[in-house]
Amino acid sequence: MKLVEGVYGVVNGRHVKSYAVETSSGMKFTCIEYGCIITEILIPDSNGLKENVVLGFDTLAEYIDHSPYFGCVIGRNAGRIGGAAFEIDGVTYHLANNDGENNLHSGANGFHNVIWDSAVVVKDTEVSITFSYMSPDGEAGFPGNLQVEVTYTINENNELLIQYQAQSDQNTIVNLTNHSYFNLSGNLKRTILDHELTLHSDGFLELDETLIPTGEIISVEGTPFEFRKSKQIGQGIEAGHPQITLVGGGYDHPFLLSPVQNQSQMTLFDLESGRKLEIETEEPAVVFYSGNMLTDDFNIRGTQSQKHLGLCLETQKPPNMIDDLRFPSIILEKNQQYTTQTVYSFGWDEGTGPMSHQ
Ligand code: G6D
Repeated sequence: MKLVEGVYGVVNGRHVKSYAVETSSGMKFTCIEYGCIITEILIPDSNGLKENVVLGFDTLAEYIDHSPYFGCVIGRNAGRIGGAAFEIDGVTYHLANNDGENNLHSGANGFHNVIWDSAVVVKDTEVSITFSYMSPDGEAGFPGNLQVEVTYTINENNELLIQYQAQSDQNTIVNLTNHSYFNLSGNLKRTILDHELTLHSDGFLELDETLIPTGEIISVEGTPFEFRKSKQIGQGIEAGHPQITLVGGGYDHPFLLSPVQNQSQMTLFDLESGRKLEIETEEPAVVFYSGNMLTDDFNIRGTQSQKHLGLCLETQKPPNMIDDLRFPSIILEKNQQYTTQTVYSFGWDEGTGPMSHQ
């Protein structure tokens, strides 16, 4: 394992540290203290060519000016909260309505826009970077002083483990995730429409016209939301469905994850490059977002942004669920420990790429 620490940039006079970790088999992972953003993940293709598989920038200014949450930790709350308000113990709390009448991803004062403290531990076969932040009572409108820690561990199996821990001195809302946009083609050569996705979920949450779950669980059976067997993402979108049209021509839905034996809950595969990403999570749901709202008015390391240039698999509790007993609540009780982990395992087919067929 190799670690290089650096200074990525300066915000309000404060240096923002960067960490670059390399494994001996070819993965390179870079993250920064601003928003715990994962800025780059280099993965070999089947010919050994290392290319970037996440959407990210090389400067803080671009993240601040353009980023639709590229690579960052989302908190205190991932997703939308209807009416930008919620009630706990009879008290109503008001959040920023930064997405129509709703709150999205906790608003401008969410965790994606803060500079975290960091510490690193280097071992022979893994490197762990722990980001910590003390969110004061009332920040972004949420109650309670909340101590949060997010740890990225990269190991010699080319895995990224993300562990989240939090504790509050008052009942509050906590539903954390990472908002990386993946594109396994390598350096954004192609969109994600020909990526093959396997997602073990029997049902997804129907959204209303403001993208807030209606409470209805729709079976994936016989619909474009069926990913229990591997399917190209573009195939599903082309098939069409009112819920696909509703979110701008793609997916942006919470899928309820099903228990699986001896296989990953989610697998993303790009045949042309031979790259593969498997995801395992302790969370009960994942928001699969296929980059429907990516605009074309900025470029990403020289590539013009466009719809479907990346996809997100945001593991979390079902959004906006506070007192619906069918789902785990996003409420974190006073002095209760919030803890969860999601593991991303990167791989590539050795020597089966286009060149090797010649
Ligand atoms: C859109 O609805 C989507 C969100 O799910 C996503 O996180 C955001 O774009 C970046 O608002």
